[in-house]
Amino acid sequence: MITPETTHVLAQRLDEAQTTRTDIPSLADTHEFDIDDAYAIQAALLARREARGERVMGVKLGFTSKAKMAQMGVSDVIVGRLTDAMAVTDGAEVDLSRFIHPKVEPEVAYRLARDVDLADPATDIEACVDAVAPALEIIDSRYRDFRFTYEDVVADNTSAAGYAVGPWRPMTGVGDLDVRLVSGAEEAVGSTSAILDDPRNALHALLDMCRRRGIPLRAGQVVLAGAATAALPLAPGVTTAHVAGLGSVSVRGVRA
Ligand code: OOG
Ligand code: MG
Repeated sequence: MITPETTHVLAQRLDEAQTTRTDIPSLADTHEFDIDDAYAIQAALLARREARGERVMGVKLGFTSKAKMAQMGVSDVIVGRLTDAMAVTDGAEVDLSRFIHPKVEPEVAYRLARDVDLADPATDIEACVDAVAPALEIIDSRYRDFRFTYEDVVADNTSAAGYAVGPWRPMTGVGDLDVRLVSGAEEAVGSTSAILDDPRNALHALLDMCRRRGIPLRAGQVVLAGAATAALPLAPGVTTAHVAGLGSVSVRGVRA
């Protein structure tokens, strides 16, 4: 356990890394902290963003796919927060100089139609979702070379840095759809089944995590279910994720 003071010091370190676009070494190099501490640091980081006027728009899951777990060398689902400062409109420009070393992932997004009652053991989270869409997530670890421990990445709000959501369609099963991500000259292909065998399982994992971590889930919020392929570097120019049967979503990387 770290003290509340250390929690704030470490949150400030991560926050400054993001606002100044300067990577930092793993917090685990200098501090011993556990997963509860890591979520406390994430909460303190979010409080700093909210104090600057940012609003929470939703939540994201990480490490819901074996490809991601293998790429990052970790092995349990993690949850982070999305804010309005991270939102990118489908098809719009995104300034690459906002980031340290951005990567991009093809994902599935769900939309919550009502508040999720975390206290009720009978809560049916799938029944709280009214729409699904293809999505892109931009991750930008504040740690040098994306080298972090499981606790580090949770503290760093699970590398969350940006997201774009394609056209919403009414909630439907998306258990095994082909996924293609194109960013610059690189391409990654996979299936939505890479997301815990079926992205709907990500909703159940999310409910469990939010109960354990006291993270509220509110009507109107977006849920990113996690990457369907390994991440690619976010290249200048158009980056697109295609999800068969769901549609596509793109962003245009520029250097302002
Ligand atoms: C952590 C974020 C992982 C996902 O979809 O699995 C994630 C990272 O890889 O830096 O967002
Ligand atoms: Mg992701």
